[in-house]
Amino acid sequence: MEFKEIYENIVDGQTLEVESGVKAALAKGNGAEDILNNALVAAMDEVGQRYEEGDLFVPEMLMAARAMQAGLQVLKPYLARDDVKAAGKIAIGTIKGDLHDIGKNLVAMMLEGAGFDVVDLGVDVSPEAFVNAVKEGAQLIGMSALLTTTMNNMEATVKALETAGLRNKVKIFIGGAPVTQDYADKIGAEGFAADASSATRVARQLIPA
Ligand code: B1M
Repeated sequence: MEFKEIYENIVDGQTLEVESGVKAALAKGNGAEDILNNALVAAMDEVGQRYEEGDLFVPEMLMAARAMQAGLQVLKPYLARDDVKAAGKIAIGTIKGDLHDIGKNLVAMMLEGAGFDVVDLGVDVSPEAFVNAVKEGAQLIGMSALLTTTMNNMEATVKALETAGLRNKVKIFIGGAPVTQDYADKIGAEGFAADASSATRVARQLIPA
């Protein structure tokens, strides 16, 4: 497999090797999205599977995540290359109780690349912090969740916006491995995206240029 070395170095948590491997793959003319999907994301899938099987544990998962983030940073300028400015401010964050940020960072990166003004609220973002982002001008809110146990906080955020009288001032889209279109419909979010590239498409639909 073309990206075998990068893939294995992510699984092994070898940050420096991942950085140099991604640089070398780009220098050889491989596309950034190809490297992203077939080396970085694929490796994290294996990490998740091995964690589930009890073959590796949280510290290894964390090291793999750091290695993947390092590769993502090298890819960032190649993914965020679209210089068409879209009129729109998006606040994005990982929901309260959830510390997973790789997918959220990827989505934020792609949205920036599509020309949106992206405010990254980080991880473990409370409903109140999303409410404040709307007060500060966000037209669209993006919530990410990786844990089934914390998904409810998406609904809590929708309710907090309603209570603050701001629900009609903002659109909401959600995503993350356990999140579905059905769940988005259930909590009244206007959009759902299964991955980072469809997130950009959904954002464009919700904030037309
Ligand atoms: Co966590 N973890 N983790 N973890 N972790 C999962 C999610 C898990 C599925 C692993 C497993 O059991 N197989 C499992 C959740 C089970 C569940 O809820 N059903 C799990 C668990 C249990 C936990 C802990 C509870 C473990 C523990 O401590 N006992 C703990 C929870 C901590 C917390 O959040 N409070 C925990 C901790 C961690 C680490 C800190 C070690 C690390 C995170 C490091 C980091 O993010 N900085 C970690 C990791 C790395 C994972 C896995 C292995 C990989 C996640 C990832 O980054 N994937 C994950 C297993 C897996 O997913 N295979 C797992 C790559 C990323 C590109 O994909 O995030 O899905 P993803 O994002 C995609 C889409 O989902 C979508 O686009 C992205 C790109 O295509 N997307 C959006 C995401 N957000 C979006 C938002 C949008 C639109 C699309 O719009 C706004």
